[in-house]
Amino acid sequence: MDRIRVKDLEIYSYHGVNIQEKEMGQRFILSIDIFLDLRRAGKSDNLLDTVNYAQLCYDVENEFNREKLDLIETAAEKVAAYVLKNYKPVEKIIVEIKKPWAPIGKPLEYASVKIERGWHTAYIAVGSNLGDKHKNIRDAIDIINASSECCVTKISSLYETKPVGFVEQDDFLNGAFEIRTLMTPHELMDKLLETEKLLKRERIIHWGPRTIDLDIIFYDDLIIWDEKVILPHPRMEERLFVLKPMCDIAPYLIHPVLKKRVVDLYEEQNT
Ligand code: PH2
Ligand code: MG
Ligand code: MG
Repeated sequence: MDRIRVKDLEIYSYHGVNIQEKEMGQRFILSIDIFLDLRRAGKSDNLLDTVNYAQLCYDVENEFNREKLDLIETAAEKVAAYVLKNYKPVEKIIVEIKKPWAPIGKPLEYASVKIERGWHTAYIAVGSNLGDKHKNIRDAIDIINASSECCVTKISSLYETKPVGFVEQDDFLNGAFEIRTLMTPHELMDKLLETEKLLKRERIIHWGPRTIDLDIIFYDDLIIWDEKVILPHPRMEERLFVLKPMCDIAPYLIHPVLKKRVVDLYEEQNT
């Protein structure tokens, strides 16, 4: 992908674990790569179609100097998040921070960190069969959208569905939505669990009644499994109450394990 690079921007600042570093300060050398489509600007010759790298340097310096931190890891994380949140067209960023005067009692060229961060696309299935179902789903979407690291970009229609599994319970209302997020899959999972808690979900009967259930269906085209997160969601392809709303917002998305489009998985279940 296209990128703009600012190499070796020098900033005098006050980050460091040692008290002297916070008092005296030292030189930091920042390199920033932002990934964005430069084609439009390349055709139009208009600064408004791209990111002004002069502005970027001033903004990065401001953000970098906003507070005194212990770690260059934290400084890099904050610069990356700042740029991704405030510069709309930027999809991904690489931030490198060098400390050429790192006071470690030995000569060195520099100590540094380098991180890569970006926006990801995730799909979340939502279901409710207790209380005011429409309101529960709306509240869940609002809570997630209110996070500075998540932005809800598409919402499906909501569907009344018969309970699958444990059937002695009220009908469900089901839907799905798309988000852009800076969170990792594990952070996103924590956010969903926290949101379920806020909406007073209590885990009593497995697959039983719930005010709100939030499941990650896809996260980019990631395939992972561990104790906490399995992606894509392992039962999504059997569940019409997931496939139907997913068809509203991402019919041609390809399941990275089954290598089939969402709409084809839906057809298979619906016949
Ligand atoms: N969720 C379940 C089990 N069964 N049935 C419907 N119709 N909708 C659901 O969201 C649902 C279910 C476990 O998460
Ligand atoms: Mg579920
Ligand atoms: Mg769940």
